[in-house]
Amino acid sequence: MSGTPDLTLWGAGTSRTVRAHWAMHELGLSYTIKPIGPRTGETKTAEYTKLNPRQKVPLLQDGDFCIGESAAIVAYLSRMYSTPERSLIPEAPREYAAWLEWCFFIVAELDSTSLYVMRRHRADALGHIYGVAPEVVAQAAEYFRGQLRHVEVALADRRQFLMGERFSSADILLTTCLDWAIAYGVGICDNAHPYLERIHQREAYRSANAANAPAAPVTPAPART
Ligand SMILES: N[C@@H](CCC(=O)N[C@@H](CS)C(=O)NCC(=O)O)C(=O)O
Repeated sequence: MSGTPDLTLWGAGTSRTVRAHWAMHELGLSYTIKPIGPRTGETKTAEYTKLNPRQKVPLLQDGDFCIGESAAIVAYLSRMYSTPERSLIPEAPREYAAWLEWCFFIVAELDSTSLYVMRRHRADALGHIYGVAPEVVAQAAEYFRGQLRHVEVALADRRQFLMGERFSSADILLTTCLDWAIAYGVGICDNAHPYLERIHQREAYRSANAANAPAAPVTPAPART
């Protein structure tokens, strides 16, 4: 590839947007941040809707190429910008398949079917839009804990990272779900605690979380009297 990539990342302040920031930081990429947030109206402007008809964040622009879905963005960045020193995707076919399995599992089972269901139906989250449903929230938390058995078993051999001894983008996805679960008061499995402590030490985790800070709300200028 020639030249410096022209990367712009739309979105900040959520568990999904931090994934894309984190991949950028792991790969040492420079990028422009457009820190728009959900439910601020910023995802619904004509300019943004043209880029992303789903009106969701995150969204990545790489030159004239646009890609949404946090896990797809992370996979794209990993594929395009990994180097022998900094690689976020395994190459060997079976390791690649196992990586894909982790990514789909985390997005489908831990995020969409569990944590996001909780987010939609908690009174302190999106319950005012999708309906407050304590029983649904409790069941989703229980389901999350059940699915975490897969993680507990994998980490039982004291491996450093989900795929073994090398950090991969599956660790980005898993960590954001574990952090999210902790924030919601859902217990995480035993082996995930030392794992998470290790990951939290990573420089890129910290700098990405700082980059993911939501933009300060725009306060209207005081009316002139
Ligand atoms: N599956 C998508 C979910 C993206 C998503 O739902 N984003 C929310 C914020 S976390 C959003 O942009 N909502 C738009 C809005 O409500 O304005 C992903 O992982 O990127």
